[in-house]
Amino acid sequence: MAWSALYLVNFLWAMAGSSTQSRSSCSVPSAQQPLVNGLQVLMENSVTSSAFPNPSVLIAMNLAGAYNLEVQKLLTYQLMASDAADLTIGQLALTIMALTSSCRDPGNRVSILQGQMENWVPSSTSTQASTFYGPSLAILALCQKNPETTLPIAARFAKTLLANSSPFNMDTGAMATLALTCMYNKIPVGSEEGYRVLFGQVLKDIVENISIRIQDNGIIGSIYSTGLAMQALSVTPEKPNKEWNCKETMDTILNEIEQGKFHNPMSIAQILPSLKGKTYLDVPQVSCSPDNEVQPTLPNQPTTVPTSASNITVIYTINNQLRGVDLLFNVTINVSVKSGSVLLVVLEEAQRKNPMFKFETTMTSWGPLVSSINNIAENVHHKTYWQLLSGKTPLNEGVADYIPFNHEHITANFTQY
Ligand code: B12
Ligand SMILES: *[C@@H]1O[C@H](CO)[C@@H](O)[C@H](O)[C@H]1NC(C)=O
Ligand SMILES: *[C@@H]1O[C@H](CO)[C@@H](O)[C@H](O)[C@H]1NC(C)=O
Ligand SMILES: *[C@@H]1O[C@H](CO)[C@@H](O)[C@H](O)[C@H]1NC(C)=O
Ligand SMILES: *[C@@H]1O[C@H](CO)[C@@H](O)[C@H](O)[C@H]1NC(C)=O
Ligand SMILES: *[C@@H]1O[C@H](CO)[C@@H](O)[C@H](O)[C@H]1NC(C)=O
Repeated sequence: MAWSALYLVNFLWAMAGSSTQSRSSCSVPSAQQPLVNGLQVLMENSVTSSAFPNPSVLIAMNLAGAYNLEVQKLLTYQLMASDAADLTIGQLALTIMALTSSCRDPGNRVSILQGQMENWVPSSTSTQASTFYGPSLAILALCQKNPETTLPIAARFAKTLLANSSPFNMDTGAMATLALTCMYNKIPVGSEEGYRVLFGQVLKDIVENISIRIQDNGIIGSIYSTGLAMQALSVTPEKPNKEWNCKETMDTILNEIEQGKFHNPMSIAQILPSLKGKTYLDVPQVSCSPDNEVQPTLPNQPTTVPTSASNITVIYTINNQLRGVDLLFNVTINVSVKSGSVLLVVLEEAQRKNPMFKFETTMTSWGPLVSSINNIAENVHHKTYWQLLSGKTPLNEGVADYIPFNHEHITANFTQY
């Protein structure tokens, strides 16, 4: 009897896993629907034929139901044409899921990714958790395409996560939850009980780590990790000890959207599925019938406040205490920029005033990343990067999005992850 009960429970989980559980208590109120439509339009319109294709945008628009079919087609073709050899593990995984969400065959990309994950060597147990973000995407993509052959790879990945001792990272925890939930739901009947125990144990640990980081206002981690965390909490078979109030999270996020916090297309791509009650686990179920292009109801354009032409002063420090004994520096400059300028303008103004503040950026899915300052460049092998801080607090946006205030002290500190 106990046996059949266990079987029934497992069976029900398998069913629940095949689609996102209904969360009717946590959907966008109809009054705020135009706000969400506006966000989706903003994301879709960010796509241009010159920019490198962003698979996360295609996944989000397909999960939400695309408005702009031209953009959908363009992104799909660009991704079909991309060469797997130029992509990282995570980018390849996103490309596979994006093509799947457009009902295209990702071709040999799946076997290439599988080969890479079979050879994947997890570094030491103290490796920063965020380095598991790309591999989590890989397990998720492989699970959706080929769950049985992915089992041993996912088991190795899960054991590595369990053994890791570095501080918890919300985005990575959320992505690992999606990946291992997919695997958990697809363990073949009659296979070793060990897989279920292992995946269940890791999921329980991660979900507990997520739940203790739910703030009183519903934000999970930071506002930019909340979208992925919502996806994770809505699919996981392991429920957290502390109950999650999804409606509270939704209300706060909608409020942040109204404040204009989600204008970066990538930030929209990561929040939109949750606003539509979807998760990355729904990617294989997207229906691609060529339905009519529905025109969304958009919000009334908020009257943009004319920005005053006055200037502000930003105190800007560049600090390298890490690399090259004879190259260490810690210098500060005051720069004057137009009020409302993004941080990038401050860096450009500093560079113009003093050549020591010379910097370079690299284009990424999130926009320009500051890759080098005063000839000191980030390096993946050394795990070094330029961290941006306001006072002692790390910024939660990059240079093209963050708007400094008057007399703010911004530091770019060369450090390790
Ligand atoms: C890993 C990671 C990093 C690593 C990347 C290097 C590495 N090899 O691991 C490091 C530690 C360098 C990093 C740095 C920063 N990060 Co970061 N990062 C992530 C994380 C957890 C995963 C990214 C990833 O692997 N994606 C998967 C691959 C397949 O996609 P990809 O496009 O190829 O990934 C690249 C970009 O994401 C880029 N990148 C990573 N972070 C950032 C941040 C910005 C602003 C930009 C432009 C690019 C960028 O590096 C990735 C590897 O090359 C994401 C979480 C998320 N939800 O996306 C946060 C995330 C993207 N980072 C974020 C932030 C805020 C930063 C910093 C600004 C933090 C700071 N105070 O300094 C800095 C960038 C500063 C600068 N020099 O310009 C935010 C961005 C939010 C926003 N609205 O802009 C995120 C979403 C985390 C969060 N939830 O708040 N990050
Ligand atoms: C959960 O958080 C604790 C403390 O930060 C950490 O030791 C543990 O490894 C985390 N577990 C997972 C699976 O991330
Ligand atoms: C760098 O300079 C700042 C401001 O001048 C100072 O507060 C800080 O202690 C310095 N840090 C190091 C490591 O020298
Ligand atoms: C820079 O600004 C700060 C505060 O706004 C001020 O104390 C400092 O003297 C200024 N430094 C220079 C070099 O102008
Ligand atoms: C105001 O800021 C702009 C850059 O945004 C700069 O070019 C200009 O010199 C500043 N004006 C003054 C008076 O500092
Ligand atoms: C700047 O980076 C150095 C080297 O990693 C580190 O020791 C220091 O604590 C960092 N400073 C801040 C303010 O984070």
